[in-house]
Amino acid sequence: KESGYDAWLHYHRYCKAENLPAWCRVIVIQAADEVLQTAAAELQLGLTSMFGQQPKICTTPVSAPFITLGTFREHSLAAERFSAEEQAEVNAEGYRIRGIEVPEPAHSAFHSKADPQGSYVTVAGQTTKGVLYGVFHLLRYLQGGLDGKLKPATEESLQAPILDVLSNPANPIRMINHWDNMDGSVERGYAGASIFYDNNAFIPNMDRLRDYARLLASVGIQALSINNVNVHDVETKLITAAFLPDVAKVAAIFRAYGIQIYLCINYASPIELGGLITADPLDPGVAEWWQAKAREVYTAVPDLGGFVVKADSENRPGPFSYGRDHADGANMLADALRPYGGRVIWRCFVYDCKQDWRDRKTDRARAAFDHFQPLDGHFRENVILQIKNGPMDFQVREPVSPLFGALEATQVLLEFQITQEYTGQQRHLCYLVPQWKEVLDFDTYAQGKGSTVKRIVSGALYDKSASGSSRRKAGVHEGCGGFQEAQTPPLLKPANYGFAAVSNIGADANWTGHLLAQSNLYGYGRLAWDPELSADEIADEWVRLTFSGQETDDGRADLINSIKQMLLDSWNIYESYTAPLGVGWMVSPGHHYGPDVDGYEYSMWGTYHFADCQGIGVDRTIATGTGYAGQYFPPNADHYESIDTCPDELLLFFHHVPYTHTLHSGQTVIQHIYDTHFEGAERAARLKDTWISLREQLDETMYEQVLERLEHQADHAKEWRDRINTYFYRKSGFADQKNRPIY
Ligand code: GCW
Repeated sequence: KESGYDAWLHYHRYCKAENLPAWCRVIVIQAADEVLQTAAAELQLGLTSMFGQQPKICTTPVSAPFITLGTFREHSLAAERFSAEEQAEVNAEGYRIRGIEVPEPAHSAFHSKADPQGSYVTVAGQTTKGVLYGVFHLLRYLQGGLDGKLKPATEESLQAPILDVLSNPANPIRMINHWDNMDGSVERGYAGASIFYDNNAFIPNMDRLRDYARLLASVGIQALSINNVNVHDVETKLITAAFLPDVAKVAAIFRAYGIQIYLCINYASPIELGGLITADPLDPGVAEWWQAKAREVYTAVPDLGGFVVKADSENRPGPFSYGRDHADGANMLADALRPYGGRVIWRCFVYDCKQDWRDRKTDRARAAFDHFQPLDGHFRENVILQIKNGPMDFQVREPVSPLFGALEATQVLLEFQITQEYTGQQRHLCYLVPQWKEVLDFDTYAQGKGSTVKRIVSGALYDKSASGSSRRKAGVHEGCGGFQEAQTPPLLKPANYGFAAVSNIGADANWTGHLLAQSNLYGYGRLAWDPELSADEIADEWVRLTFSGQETDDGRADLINSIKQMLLDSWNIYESYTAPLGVGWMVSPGHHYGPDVDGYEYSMWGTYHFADCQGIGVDRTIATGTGYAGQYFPPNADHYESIDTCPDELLLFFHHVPYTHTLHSGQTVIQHIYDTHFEGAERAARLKDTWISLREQLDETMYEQVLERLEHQADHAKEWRDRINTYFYRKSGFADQKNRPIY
């Protein structure tokens, strides 16, 4: 296997076989379903590779010490380890881990007299999926001493584990979206070809899909859409007999890891596949066509998650063609999928992509809210609206979409973009977790203070997971308890809320092209599980797991801290040499890589900065602009509306200001542009220097891979600096106060 392929699951050997903790020698499981077998096999693999000795897997209790896996309901060893209250605290996909010393007289049944220092560890959940996530938690702990609540694993602590962990996912849906096409290309993919398809067919050897499933399950991902939301001709046929047998094979691979797959569908399928003359959602023939189609699809893949739909967006077909709205469109599909428990995930990325740049009234930022807020409460129970984090499109910096909080009676998924379309395309380093944290922690004030995005997208704010009628029971959803409603049984079907994100992986040997971009996939999964984790904690985990070596010595601490700091600084660095003060879109049209300040200025995509000789920015105020600021709840609306309170980093998103405008930082806009671009390019060069300083401690292939990207980044950052600075110097005529070279 090539360097980086095992990613954070490489389980470095760090303990001699004779020091193998006693409880790691035997794995006891209940009669296992597929997912539990996976859990046991993963544990066995991890332990073997860390300790150099393969533990046995048994289905009956042996003499202690051992480690046991199972559900409370089916596994007596799991049940007896936790009280009824402790069991009830675990939600459908959560887990408890407990390690104890066995006092000799009390547990003689499981205790061998020959082994007096007996101890055993239990990983238990309501479901075997929960157990699987618990196993990955335990492996993280053993590998790197992680997860905050646990003390670092040392050989001593391993001999007498006193572990006690409860973990529940905050979000019921934790999804990844693939923008893979069946010709093998990946829309906005920067890590090689598709791992699913080639040459308009599924890839014959699906081994790599299983390795991908492992990576995803290890960070708690449990939903995966496997084709591009732009559904072209061949992909339209994924829901036909031509491809359903392959879809079923893929589903089986992911099912073993607790992951449900979804398909993106073409809204015009009744026309394209069915020969109908319309796809009008209110036409009974169309509804019947979809009902029959759902029956066919679910016969092939009984546990398909459902359909993901991009409709009336960027030239895709949709209900607008028939004068219908998006509730009509989504509900018709939802009715077809309901008998099978399927969901319709309907994207809100709907805007006019044929705008006239001369039209200063139309504001793309308003579009999602304007289309969907009026439809709140009109959607079926198995419809979920998927909303991008910002109102435009995954720019380096955007405000949070005002649609979060504006939908009270509609289930939502938050959509992030892990693939770095606008953030350096995996050639520049950009650890996105800090950006995502800002989104999640943003207070919408939808229900007063504390109405953060993370509470909206987990379903906690509106308490929608409650089975009863009352939607706002206070205090039920604190912390990571997320979707478990106190009075309902834990196995109740969880609510339809959570996270989705566009994948950043491809067929490159290390999955993500830039090795350090693996941290974004890892970080996304960890945040979807627990949005309370900090960007720092997640970086720390990822670096330890990925770069863990033989011993913990001083050099290693330096390695960990240095790489972690590179990650934590990287978004800010990227922003500083690319996109000043909330301006977006200064990129080359089409592929979106590299600077082109006016690339989108006279286009039809609704993406303008309006720079002239006096100033720059988009007036989105209520008073004199497009009114977008008014889509937020107060006090956010007022903060953005006023130039005095609008935060610097979003100033040009909300206001058109002269270059001489003074920021809160005390600097003028033009000087800020010059300063950040000069400093940003220098900081990019220092990322490379830091990496070079770590050379001795790094695997050579990994070192070279990353160095090549960091060298490119340092050069390309200069190109950004000089293009942007020169553009604004020529536009504005203002010289740099520090007289640095501008061309
Ligand atoms: O950002 C844009 C991308 C498109 C993408 C679209 C979307 C899949 O440039 O490539 O299409 O967003 O999210 O639908």
